[in-house]
Amino acid sequence: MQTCSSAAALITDVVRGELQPLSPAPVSDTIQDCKMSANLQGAMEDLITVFYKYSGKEGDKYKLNKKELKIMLQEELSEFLAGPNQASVVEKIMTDLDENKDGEVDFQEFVVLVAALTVACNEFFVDSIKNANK
Ligand SMILES: [Ca+2]
Repeated sequence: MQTCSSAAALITDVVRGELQPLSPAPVSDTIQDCKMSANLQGAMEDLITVFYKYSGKEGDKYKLNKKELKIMLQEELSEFLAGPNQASVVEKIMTDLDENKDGEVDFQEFVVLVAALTVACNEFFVDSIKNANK
């Protein structure tokens, strides 16, 4: 599980704009240690389920306000928020995601966050493969 934590730490750095080099583990170990959905459709359903679980807590049931976003980040992406600047990270994510500036995050904006994190995670894995093959 250590390698998954490393990936999460890397993503945190990406979000904060202060990327720092990590010593990557062999990618085969990294992938095996991470829990993955059985298939892509399952992953898509998980995304939808997770979004509405938090968006329905208050106000507009189809959008995440800042409070709901913060709860979602804390419960689903806790390693992201590990660190002293929790509030500013939530603030930055909210500002970055809220493309239409209505103070809430809709499903489309949420997917952008997940996609960005997945891309960052993929870069971590690709770098691990490249370093392992040196
Ligand atoms: Ca809501």
